[in-house]
Amino acid sequence: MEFDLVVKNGTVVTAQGVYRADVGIRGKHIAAIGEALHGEREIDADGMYVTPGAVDVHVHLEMPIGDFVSTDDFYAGTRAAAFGGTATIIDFVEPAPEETMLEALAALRAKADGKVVIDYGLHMTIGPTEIVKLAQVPAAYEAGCASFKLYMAYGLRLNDGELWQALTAVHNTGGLPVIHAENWDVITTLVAENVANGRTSPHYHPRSRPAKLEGEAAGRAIDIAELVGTRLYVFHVSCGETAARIAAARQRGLPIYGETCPQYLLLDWSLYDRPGVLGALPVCSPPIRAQEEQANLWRALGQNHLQVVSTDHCPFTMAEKESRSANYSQIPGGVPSIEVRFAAVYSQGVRAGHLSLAQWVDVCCTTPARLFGLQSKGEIAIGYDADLVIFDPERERVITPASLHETAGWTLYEGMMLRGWPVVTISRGKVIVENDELLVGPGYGRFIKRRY
Ligand code: DUC
Ligand code: ZN
Ligand code: ZN
Repeated sequence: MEFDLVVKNGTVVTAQGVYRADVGIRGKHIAAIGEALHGEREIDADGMYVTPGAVDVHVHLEMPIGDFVSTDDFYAGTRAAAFGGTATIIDFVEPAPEETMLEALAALRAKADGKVVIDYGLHMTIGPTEIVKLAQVPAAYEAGCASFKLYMAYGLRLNDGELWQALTAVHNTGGLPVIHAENWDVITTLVAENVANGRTSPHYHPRSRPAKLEGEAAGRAIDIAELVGTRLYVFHVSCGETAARIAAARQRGLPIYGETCPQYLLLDWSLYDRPGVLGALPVCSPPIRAQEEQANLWRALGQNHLQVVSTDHCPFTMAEKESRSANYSQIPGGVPSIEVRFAAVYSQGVRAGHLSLAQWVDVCCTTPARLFGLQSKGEIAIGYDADLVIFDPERERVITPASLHETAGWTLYEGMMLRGWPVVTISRGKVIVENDELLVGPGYGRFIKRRY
């Protein structure tokens, strides 16, 4: 037989276009795209879309934050991702002050390598204790961490001078800086004022972190990046204010990019007014915004002002959220969507007319792979890794915690009906999800050394 596996009769969706074809796989790679291909195994995808395996460039699995560790470990999180059609994720290395970047990378890989069921990469974090380690940036890059995470908020935040230093070091190495942009000084002042005046319910969480403070910080980071002459990728854009800063920079020809996430596209801040722990669950930063921001973000994606939809998947259990819910500023921040992202962007984005099919694949698969140096991922083309999704555009799914493989036990999308769902996920030529079953064990996934 010419091919090991052929996905037959499907409608191939790529970032460039949509056409009917068979996809022939030999070993781990896509070997042919054409008509009447035959292989040892053939899967009939008539009536289905065939897309690249989706790529989620922003997840936090078993990540320690304060007293807690995010709920999905590298097994559960990648398993949920695989069921949702995601074939590659990128997580984070956060070196401890006494660790080198390479030691921290080795420690993270020791935790993840034996657990992942899909391929994964890692961003290297440059916090304030890494400023003295900037000479290690080239070694981290060579080890496969081609992107570097910088914070303007939390304990890991850099001041503007440190930001300059970090951006310069990453740029000189050829890496991509990625940034959490929020104006921390004003936010902490607003939080302190609220708490001092008894305004401690989650209702005040988004009101302590206004969209303008995200836009201001992103604009400042973009301006510093422009002076350094570097590319910059802005994480979790939650509002039109930030998207406009990115669009204006791109208009000036600058290599600035931005992502948004399902929680900002599909949800609104009325969730913070739900009673009891329900109001605490959506606490994440940047916060979920007023409803009108959803249209701003869909428009920004449609116009290529934003280029990617990732998840920032970082859930905590209901008990953990509840334990700190007396004061919204103490609630561990983060929400899940690693499993629903690809289907949600199709259902609420393509079906609702915000994005074309090609744009859906572009923002969920192709552009994230290209921007993050995943050179063999995100495309259906000869020689690329045979990471494919067979996606049933008519399969309806009402989202409930029990319908998902995420382990938080809750989802903000509960009750939402999505039309369109992945039915088969293929990773490097192997069918890893079929008939609602995971067909590979922990450790099937590989660490990917990324580079540009
Ligand atoms: N924001 C969150 O809410 N959680 C994880 C990290 C982040 O930036
Ligand atoms: Zn962040
Ligand atoms: Zn994050």
